[in-house]
This record gives sequence, structure tokens and C-alpha cells, in this order.
Amino acid sequence: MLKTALTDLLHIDHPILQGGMAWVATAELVVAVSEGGGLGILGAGNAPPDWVRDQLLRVKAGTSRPYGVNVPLFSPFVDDVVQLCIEQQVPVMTTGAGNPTPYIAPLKDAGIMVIPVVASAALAKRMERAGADAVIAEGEESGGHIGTVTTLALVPQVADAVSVPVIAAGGVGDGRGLAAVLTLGAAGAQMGTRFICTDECIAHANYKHTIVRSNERATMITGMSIGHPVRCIRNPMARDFEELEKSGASDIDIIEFGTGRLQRAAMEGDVVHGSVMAGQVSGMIHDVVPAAEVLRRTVAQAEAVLTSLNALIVEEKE
Ligand code: TUI
Repeated sequence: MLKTALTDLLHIDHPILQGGMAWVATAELVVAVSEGGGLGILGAGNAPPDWVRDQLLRVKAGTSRPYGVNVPLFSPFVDDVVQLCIEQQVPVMTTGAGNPTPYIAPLKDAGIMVIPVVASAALAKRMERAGADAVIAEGEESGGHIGTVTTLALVPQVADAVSVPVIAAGGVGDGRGLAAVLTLGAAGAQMGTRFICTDECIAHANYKHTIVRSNERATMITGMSIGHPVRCIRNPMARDFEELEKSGASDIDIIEFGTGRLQRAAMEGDVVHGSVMAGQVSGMIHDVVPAAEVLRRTVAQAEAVLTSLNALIVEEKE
């Protein structure tokens, strides 16, 4: 067992969060991860409150263990989804892609733990001051919408900047990654791409197999020119996106080109014209297994790595 400030804070067995990924982190995955002793997180994405409510009821029917909901702050339904989470007494909310300050006090007043994703030490400090219970420091290795600092550089700087627990995200695909971020000062890790390649994730089989087949250089960043960088697998869609950005097309045309692409890949299985959002760990994911197996392997490997590293320390000879 790995016991950290995060397992204590969230009352979970393992210091592992499952990223609340839009379209793919649905109730099935959340239940599997929370039942496996991690924190399952529902991806609210851009979904309307009725869909989120239905998913929450399914999570509650499937597990009595802690779980969370992720709300990306660009969702048109942020206010309604926050209100719904308050009504439904969701234990934990994570936020992404923006500054959640206006929502922190009402959520805290309702007894909900708030854990914003940050891509800088400066925002981490502001989040702590605003009352965040922990922060997720997400490096640019992550899939989907990203910041510009690597996990290796970001996590220790965020850990120095705040006293609440820090959760590392981006570049953690197995137990070596978990051990590494604990070494950097994190109290746990969030894994996204690894949990897409699980039996319980509803992503289309084509999406999962695209990740399983890829190598460490398989991803690229689209949307940098419009201030919305997104890491995804380099496929015909991503190459066309790159060409469009280079051609000097207007922001509106670029946004229109990108709209609906994640859904197309994740739900319809169109991994040619869809956006297969995935992190740089894609190259180290070789199988699709139950989520509980991901948790078990990750913890066992982290424990083995930390134990073997400890053995490197020897007494100096006289
Ligand atoms: O939110 C994410 N990753 C996501 S959301 C998403 S949904 C989507 N769907 C279609 C097209 C594009 C996206 C896919 N991936 N990660 C959390 C995250 N937040 N990463 C980086 C940040 C972040 C960046 C800047 C958080 C705060 C921030 O600060 C801005 C500010 O206002 O200070």
C-alpha cells in the first residue's frame, strides 16, 4: 500500500486519480476505478446537466466509494453542472482549462472538495488562496488541452509554491511514473491515457487500439495558433489541422475545423478524421485491461521501484 497526504484527504486506497476525460470517462469507468481503490472522475465535458445527472445516478448506484466530476471551464453548462454537483453532493470536483475561483467558495460551502488543474505555479498559489483542497499540476506530456511546462519541471515548482497536496498529471503511464512524481513532491498522480485503454472505458475500440499501436513520438499539438493547444495522435486529421494553421486561416475557420472531432474519434471510432486525444505515454501502453488491473499494476510497480531505489543508498566506506 502507498499511503500519502492524498489517500488521507480523499479516503482512497491508492494515490491515483483517473483523469475526467470528456466523452470517455463515463460512469462505467468511474465506478471501476473507485471500486478499485483509486478516485474515478466523471468527465462532464461540454455535456448538458441532464446527461451529467443520469451519469451521476449511475455512479452512485455502482459504488459507495469516493468519486469526482471534472468540469472544463469552457463548457457552456458550467454554472448548471456546478449547481447539479452541489445538489447531488458529489464528493470531489476537479476543474480544467481555466480559473475556477468564482466556483470554489460555493462548492466548499456545500462540503465538496475542489481540486483545480493548473499548468503553472502562479495559478496553483492563487487556487490555494481561493480555498482549493489540492491541485493537479498537469504537464505538457498530457493528452487533450495542455499547458506549456513539462511535468518534470512543473511538479516540484508547484510543490514548492503551495502546501496543499499536489497531484501530478501528464507523462504518468505506469508505476515508474507514479514513483517518479512522488519523488518530485507530488502526493499522487492522475492518469488519463492509461485509463482509456481499459475494458470499462466506453471509447471506441479503434481509439484504444490507435493508442496501443502508437510509439513515443506518435502525438502532436494542434490548436496552438488559436491559444487552445491540444495533444492528440498524429493522424490525417491532425496533419490537416496543422496545414490549416500554417495557411493563415482565420481563428473561426480553425475552430470550426476542430469542432466535434473528439466525439468523432471516441464515439464513432473514426480515427482518421477524428481527434484521438492522448498523451505521450501512448507508446508505453501495450494492452487493454480492466481498470482495477491498471491500479494494481501501477501500485505494485511503484512500490518495487521505490524499494529498489532505497537500496541504492549505501554507507560511505572509511
Ligand atoms: O482540460 C484539460 N484537458 C482537456 S479538456 C478537453 S475537452 C475538449 N474537447 C474538444 C476540444 C478541445 C478540448 C480535452 N482535454 N486539462 C486540464 C488543463 N487545464 N490542462 C491545462 C489547463 C489549464 C491551462 C491554463 C488550466 C488553467 C489555465 O489557466 C488559465 C488561466 O485562466 O489562468
